Amino acid sequence: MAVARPIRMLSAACVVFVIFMVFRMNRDSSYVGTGSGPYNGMKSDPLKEITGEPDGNLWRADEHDYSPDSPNSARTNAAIISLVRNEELDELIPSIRDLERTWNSKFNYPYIFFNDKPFTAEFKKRTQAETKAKCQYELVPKEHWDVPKYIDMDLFKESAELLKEQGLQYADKVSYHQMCRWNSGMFYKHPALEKYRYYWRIEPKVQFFCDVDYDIFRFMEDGNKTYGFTINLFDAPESIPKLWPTTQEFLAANPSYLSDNNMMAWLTDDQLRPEHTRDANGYSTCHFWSNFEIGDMDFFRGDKYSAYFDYLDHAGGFFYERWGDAPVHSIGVGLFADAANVHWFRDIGYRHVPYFNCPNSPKCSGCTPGKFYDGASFLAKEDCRPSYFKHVGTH
Ligand SMILES: Nc1nc2c(ncn2[C@@H]2O[C@H](COP(=O)(O)OP(=O)(O)O)[C@@H](O)[C@H]2O)c(=O)[nH]1
Ligand SMILES: [Mg+2]
Repeated sequence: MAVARPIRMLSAACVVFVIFMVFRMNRDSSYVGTGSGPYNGMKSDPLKEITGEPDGNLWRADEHDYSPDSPNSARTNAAIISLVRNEELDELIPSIRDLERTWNSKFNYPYIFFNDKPFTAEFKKRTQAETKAKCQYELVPKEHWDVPKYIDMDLFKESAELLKEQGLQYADKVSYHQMCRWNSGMFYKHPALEKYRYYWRIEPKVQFFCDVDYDIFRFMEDGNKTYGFTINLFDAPESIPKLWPTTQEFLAANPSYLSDNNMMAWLTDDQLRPEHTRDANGYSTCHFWSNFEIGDMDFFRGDKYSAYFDYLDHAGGFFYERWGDAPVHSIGVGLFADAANVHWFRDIGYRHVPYFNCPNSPKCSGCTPGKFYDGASFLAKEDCRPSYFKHVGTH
């Protein structure tokens, strides 16, 4: 039976409209975040749901002895650590104040400050004045900080110029490269940390927004957690072009190091930002932002991560490129740890400019639940959580 032409045209238009609507609905419901295209990773932002404390038996300050000087306190083997310069004192004080207000004034874990130069008397006096907990001030040993002898400084300068031309921040600042290397593979070798297992890293100019009423370190220990993070984001591929190829060489030589329950799918995702994965030669550049991290130093001191760091160190990329401690820790954790032992501290409201982790909870104030960035809208696409939730989960 012949159908009139206008009816045929109308039917075709309807079909096209229905396909368009289905596509839009899929797109809107399956993707919240960067707006860079359909990506079935994040159905809704978990930070917008009411966030409570994690499950399990939590240690609380009103049930145990957490007084600062008690020799039998309930504190476990842990410290708050910070590598910091004397000149950053004014910016560090509010970080300490926030952490004390929201958490540590209840638990009194000690602080250990590290510096490549001696801390001033003023630095010591003003930091200790912010807490009842013990503060310790440590010099980084020269052999941990100095540029290794096998690094060719002429090649460093040439490479730094090239990276600078590509607009990479801090590319020609040797101390920045030294800092990244120290944070990647040296901090846990410091004699002052030898007796400790867990650490919480803080930096100047960070903010904490939510009251946390349980012992975070006991939570790590009781749950056998290796690593905890708040912010999960993309890196600049131009800072790490050889990091993934070098990692692959290491893995090829040590295939048994790969954890059975690893995060390879997150590390190599090429859907969310394909051009990043291409430019970083196979690495998505997704990482845990290490200005906040809570970790188990036994993992970093262990054979696998130690051998990995040594391999990277000798490959020279901390200087000839600008490998950051955040991607290095994240790849190490993602490959050698059990993903079940990596924890997203969604309940810790946190900010390091320009990004946030801000949960929806009555315990929080001063940030907007679910807001990831502050500033220009292009920052939205730096959020790697959709990929993490898809490949690893929301734990
Ligand atoms: N003692 C010391 N600390 C440093 C040095 N460079 C960076 N840091 C610290 O390392 C951390 C990261 O540096 P930051 O400037 O915040 O880097 P960004 O967050 O990547 O912009 C901060 O805690 C700094 O205080 C350095 O040369 N000496
Ligand atoms: Mg910083």
